[in-house]
Amino acid sequence: MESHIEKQNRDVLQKSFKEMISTLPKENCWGIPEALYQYQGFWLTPPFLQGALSAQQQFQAQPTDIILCSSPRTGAAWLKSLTFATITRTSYNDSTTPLLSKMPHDVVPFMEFDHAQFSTNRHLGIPLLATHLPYSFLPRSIIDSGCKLIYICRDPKDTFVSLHHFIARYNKSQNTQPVQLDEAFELFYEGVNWYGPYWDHVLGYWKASLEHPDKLLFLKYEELIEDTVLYLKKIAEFMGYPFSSEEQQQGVPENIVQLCSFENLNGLEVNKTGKHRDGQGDLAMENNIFFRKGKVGDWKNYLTTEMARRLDQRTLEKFRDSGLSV
Ligand code: PAP
Repeated sequence: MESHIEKQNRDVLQKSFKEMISTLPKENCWGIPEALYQYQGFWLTPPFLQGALSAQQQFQAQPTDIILCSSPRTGAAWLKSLTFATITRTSYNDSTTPLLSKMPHDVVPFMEFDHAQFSTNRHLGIPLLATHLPYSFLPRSIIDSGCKLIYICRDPKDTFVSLHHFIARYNKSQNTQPVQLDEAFELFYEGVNWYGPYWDHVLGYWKASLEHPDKLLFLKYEELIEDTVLYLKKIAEFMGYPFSSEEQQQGVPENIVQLCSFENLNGLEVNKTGKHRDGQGDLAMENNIFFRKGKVGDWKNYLTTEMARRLDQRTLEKFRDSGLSV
């Protein structure tokens, strides 16, 4: 429970963050109520930027923590469900897992939101935590503690299409005018989107994964789709929760993959009718907004040849000499 003094200190800190944020370069775009502010090379909205700054000041990572990192719309919910189901596989079975009654974003706390506001609400038995923060924004204690990180990236074309749909559905729920696809495209291309530029986000984690392969597992959505069981086994091993040969014989990894499949999660009542961050104003969203198609290559249905060429070209330029391809 937070004491009166702690609350006062928190309020003072939040006020100073707000003042600092108000001096940053700002863009009103994507038809969302909150403007994007550019801080240390990345665009964030105030609640999440404030959360990032708070987390940098007060988040204390434990060496056993496992932080799931991603840019928006690259597969975080899926990664959360897979890792959560893996870690809790001996505590719950197929009919008792919280994934049946909570959407994946609600089973893993979000660092720059949940922890920034409530530094003590950690479920110590479940070491998972998620963030969209760029690598360079991570609280120092994450790096110093030596805890593990898992990053998931995705083809920028599918990431953009997913983001555009997500924001358009969010605009609809808020009765605000959605931006047209070509306008959104130019914003994404220039890096002006939540936690953008996308490529810089990916590169930060990619470079860190090359330096610390034992601490950072770098995944691609496309590879995870292609052979989910194989990658789930790698993820489990990396997290320190490997599947025993007996479990493998019993088909435990396959069961988890099935439980966390797009079709299964998308069909659950909680993900069709539930609400995320209910009662938290603009931050509240229908769970069903988070699930769309879960496919690779859906960009072909939305982008012109020229748009795809430009995004691919930008990806090539940005990733040149990094050894990374998507
Ligand atoms: P967020 O963290 O910004 O909420 P995130 O979960 O990272 O988004 O990614 C959302 C994408 O993953 C969506 O892609 P789409 O728009 O191209 O369909 C979403 O549908 C997809 N997704 C969600 N759950 C799963 C799943 N279980 N398997 C595969 N893809 C999934």
